[in-house]
Amino acid sequence: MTQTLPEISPTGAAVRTVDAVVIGAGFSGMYMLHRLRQQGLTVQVFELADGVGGTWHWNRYPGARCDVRSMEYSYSFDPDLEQEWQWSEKYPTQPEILRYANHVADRYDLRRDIQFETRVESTVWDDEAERWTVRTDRGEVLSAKFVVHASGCLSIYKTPEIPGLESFSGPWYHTARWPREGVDFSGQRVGIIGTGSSAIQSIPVIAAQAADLTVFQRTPNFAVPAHNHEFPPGYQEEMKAHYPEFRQDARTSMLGIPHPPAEKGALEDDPEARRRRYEKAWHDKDNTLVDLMAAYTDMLTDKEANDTAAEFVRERIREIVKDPETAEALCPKDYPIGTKRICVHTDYYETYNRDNVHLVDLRKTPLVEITRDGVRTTEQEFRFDALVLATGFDAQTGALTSMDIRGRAGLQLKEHWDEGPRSYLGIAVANFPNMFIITGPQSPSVLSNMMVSIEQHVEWVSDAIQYVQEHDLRTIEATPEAEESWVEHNAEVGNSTLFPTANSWYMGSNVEGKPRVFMPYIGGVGPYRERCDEVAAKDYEGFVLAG
Ligand code: N01
Repeated sequence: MTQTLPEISPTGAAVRTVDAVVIGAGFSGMYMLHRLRQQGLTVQVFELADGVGGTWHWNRYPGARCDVRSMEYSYSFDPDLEQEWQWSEKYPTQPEILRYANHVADRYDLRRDIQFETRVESTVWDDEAERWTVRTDRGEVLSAKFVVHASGCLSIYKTPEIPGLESFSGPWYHTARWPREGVDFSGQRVGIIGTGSSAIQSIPVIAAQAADLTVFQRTPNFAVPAHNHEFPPGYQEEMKAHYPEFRQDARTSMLGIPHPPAEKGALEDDPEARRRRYEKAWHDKDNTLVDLMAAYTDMLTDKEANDTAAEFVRERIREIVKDPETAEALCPKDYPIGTKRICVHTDYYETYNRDNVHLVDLRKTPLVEITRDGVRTTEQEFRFDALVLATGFDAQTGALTSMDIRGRAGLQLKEHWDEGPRSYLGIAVANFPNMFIITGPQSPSVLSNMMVSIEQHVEWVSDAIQYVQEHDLRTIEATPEAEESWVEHNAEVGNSTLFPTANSWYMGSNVEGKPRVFMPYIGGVGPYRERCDEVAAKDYEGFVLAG
């Protein structure tokens, strides 16, 4: 379709016309760019960072690794790429993943269409022109037929909701914005706030370097041992010989990680048999973070079944941590295991046996403020040379609601999502035509191997765009009815599990004022893919296509 556009925007900036704007150059944005270019579209990617990699560009904290095995946490779209890239160990480090992201960017010559160090400030639908107007913080204005949000599920980091951070006289570091050159904590007294995945990975590494480390814990987490190791000779070659079948199993699995389906409920096994299963999930050097929860069919639906695994992990914590009071404080007791993201650790619990590591249980003595010299709880002031904030993210919706996104008649996405995200398939939103979200809320996203979900979304979205182009259509847009029924389906599936009983970032409970809604889709990666494929096969059922 051709259209007449003013060459100068109302602000005086020259308007550039492209077929598609993609926001974000992490694994989603990079693959989106590659696909759309292959389809002959002109594409502009904007990225806030000065390099590709998204989450792996920013999260450079000590000990940062993926909790999905390297050979699964990689693209499968090009057999040559997956055969030529060599991973070195079970769980890849952040530098290794970032090297891989850069390799992909070079291999497919992606950088020429990525503009770095640029924040997209707004994307506004022009009802008359039927195009998106995209504005950046550099004053650029683009007119695009399609906008794809590939801005990540965990990209807007949060600091603790207590006063005083600006008054701290030493340096502070957020795990999600770690300095590129690293930080040397040698000889320092360090305080860390938070005990989620980022903290659980960084605490053992910081503890080994700092003179003294104090961990401020509000909620303990369940963590399973990583058993990370370098690949034995021949392992990688063997995996690569079977990559196509392995990848296919991942695509049709529940979590994007192949796993034999559980056959019975936890309470159907006798205690000894159950223990053997849990022991295997705990000790097996090739274990994954899903093994424990995937041992039985009802782990995430039946509290009593769930309790058996939760107690198994608490027993391990009590076994490892020598000081009984510390061990007890580290034992999660007030939410079912798996309803907050399970962490994967290397020496996390063991670290509390070091003389230079101290745990402060904020349930007993809450944080009051950050002071010039350190941190004050209701009990005492702790003095530090440096502070680490591992306090998480405004997950899933944060990157989208913090941008000015306006659809038909100026409707703001933030307003539309006032009571929680609303989407069709987690991909599209009613009244926001020609706009797609990669791994958005209400898709499996954070409950899956992200690479599997990213590839599925990117391929589905680029196919939808191709359909629009080939049929000479102007717009594709989710209907309000399709959106409503997907929102209801999400809630129904979510509410049939134990997930809503936990205060987790899945529920938005970690951000003050955020609606408490279970955001990811828990119906499973395989079934979700089938539903998406069915929608496409029925000429995009639930969408209005206007020609
Ligand atoms: O963040 P989190 P994260 N006072 O939200 C605490 C992925 N990831 O960066 O639970 C005191 O989990 C907060 O306490 P509480 C993975 O999906 C993956 O660690 O709210 N404490 C919590 O302990 C993960 O789930 C990998 O009570 C405060 C912590 O800060 C997700 O990213 C590695 C506080 C935040 O934990 C997020 O992980 C890292 C306050 N005011 C991350 N505010 C791997 O692949 C917050 N907290 C391995």
